[in-house]
Amino acid sequence: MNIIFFGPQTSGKGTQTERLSEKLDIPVLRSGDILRNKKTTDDDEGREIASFIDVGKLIPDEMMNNIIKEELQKEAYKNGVIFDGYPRNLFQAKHLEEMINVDRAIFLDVPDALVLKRMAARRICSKCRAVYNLSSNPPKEEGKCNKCQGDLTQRSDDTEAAIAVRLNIYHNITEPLVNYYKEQGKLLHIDGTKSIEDVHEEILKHLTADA
Ligand code: G5P
Ligand code: MG
Repeated sequence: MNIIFFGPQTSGKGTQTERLSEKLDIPVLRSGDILRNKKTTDDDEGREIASFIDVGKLIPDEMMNNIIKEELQKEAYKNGVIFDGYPRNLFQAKHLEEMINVDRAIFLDVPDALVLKRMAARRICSKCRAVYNLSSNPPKEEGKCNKCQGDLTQRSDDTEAAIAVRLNIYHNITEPLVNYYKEQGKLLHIDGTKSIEDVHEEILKHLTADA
């Protein structure tokens, strides 16, 4: 099964894809993490990626599409994949369809006011990239990852300036995917404002009904 997750920043794509992946035993392809890994390399590509991500802008489509095409060659994805963060616009959605069949597109719907609140409370493990929330999903030990004891940090693009750019891009460029997948009968519109567990259960309920 091939599943796409999309929605505004902090809508829970990272959190929910991780849970669903464990449940269904399907790997997650996380465009943001691939880019952040490349960004840490001190070469032209790494610097170019940083120049987009850190100010909240999207990576150019052609570059992104090539990265995904290469990633999808991996054996790990041959029986199915859960996408977190790709596609992010109609051009990328069409490019993806040339490579695989999308079974479901899960739209995590969260209002802008909640996005801003969640962003301020989000912490990421600097080693394994596990996601926490200081109020709704805090780590057991302050500042440390439950899984690997890595230090928890804030993302470089979780700044007020970058989030304004990111939300604007989301509404103008990514949101049209809602109608695109609705017209194809593939859209699952999920209320992303509930608790992490409730959202997970809601997604599972729909996917089980599909099967
Ligand atoms: P990313 O890395 O894809 P965004 O901006 O799309 O980044 P983000 O911020 O990673 O999305 P998320 O993954 O949707 O958000 O949210 P999350 O991290 O799981 O959860 C956020 C917080 O809310 C956490 O604190 C969590 O605990 C809490 N939470 C999560 N789920 C729930 C829930 O169900 N209930 C409750 N109550 N709380 C919850 O992209 C970064 C950059 O990479 C580039 C761009 O520059 C982009 O800005 N990029 C691309 N560029 C071009 N094309 C693409 N396809 C690109 N993909 C990435
Ligand atoms: Mg994420």
